[in-house]
Amino acid sequence: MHLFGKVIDFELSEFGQVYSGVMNKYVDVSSEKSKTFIKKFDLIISFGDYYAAMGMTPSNIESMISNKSRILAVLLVIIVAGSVRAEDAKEVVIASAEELKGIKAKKITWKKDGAKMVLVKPYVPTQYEEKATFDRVGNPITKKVEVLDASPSLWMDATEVTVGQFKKFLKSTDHQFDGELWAEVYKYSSTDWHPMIYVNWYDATAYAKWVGKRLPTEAEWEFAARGGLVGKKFPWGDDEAVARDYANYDGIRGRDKWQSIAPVGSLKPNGYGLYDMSGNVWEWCQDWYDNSRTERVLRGGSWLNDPIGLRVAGRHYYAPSYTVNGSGFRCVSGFPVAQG
Ligand SMILES: [Ca+2]
Repeated sequence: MHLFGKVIDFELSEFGQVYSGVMNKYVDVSSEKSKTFIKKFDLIISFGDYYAAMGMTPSNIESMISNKSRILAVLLVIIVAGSVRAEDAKEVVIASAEELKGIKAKKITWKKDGAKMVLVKPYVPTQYEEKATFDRVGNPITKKVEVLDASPSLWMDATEVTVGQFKKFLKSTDHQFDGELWAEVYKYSSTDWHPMIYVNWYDATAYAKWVGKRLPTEAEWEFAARGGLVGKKFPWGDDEAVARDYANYDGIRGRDKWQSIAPVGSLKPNGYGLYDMSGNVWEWCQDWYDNSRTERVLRGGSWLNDPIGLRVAGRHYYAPSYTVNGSGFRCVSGFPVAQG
């Protein structure tokens, strides 16, 4: 828990001895209890600079303390410039794919829709190998040979796109969405934190475009769903017995307490920090289902499926204009921006 920049109420008695005089002497920094307390709240305070940080004078503090029967102090904790820990705690907000270039963070917040996104695949620069060979007159030389193409990074929404996010999209654009559908949406996704449903492929694609991201390709979706595991059936591995720790699907048991749709991110994430890659709602991908080019792919299974439908390799399809209570989507981004 990071409380930089926030106002914290605490009892000075937590610190044991209360001293008279200036504020930095009220706190017995040498006591074990105070150290624990400070650590607990991740406070980075130089006690010498306490005053300045608080913007208080000794008389302020004296009157504040004497005015209360229980000794209570309000600390204004400020961000300590250049502090490594403060840097770690800072939320990285990204406004466009271009801003993903060279960033160190593995989790970001996408500015436009507030979506939390996680790094699924880092940027891989073109890789070369040194190869011993000869020049035209027979002298040995070392040549650089390209062995691996550069590949863009892949960032994915940690959760399915929510009702709240989709409403924001509709309010900000003139995208057409059948108002009659809302009665159906609210039947299953009753809050702003539930996944948006009854969205067709065009709705999902339009949202992605508006927000400055795109739908994942089927291959990207599956790579992400595997969460770094190799050759496993589900995003968490092969064990069907723990399926309800990670997936909201047909019925109720264990951690799955939702007869229909759960608010996004209610269960455990996979190895990349992605929630509901199996279950809750099917997720539209970019691709056509097959060469007939009449249906688009959906992945991951929904609240209506049994475990067979939850497999990471499982494929499903609908006509792109089809909407249903079990289908939603999430978006991806990356740098450099994928072409096509
Ligand atoms: Ca899902």
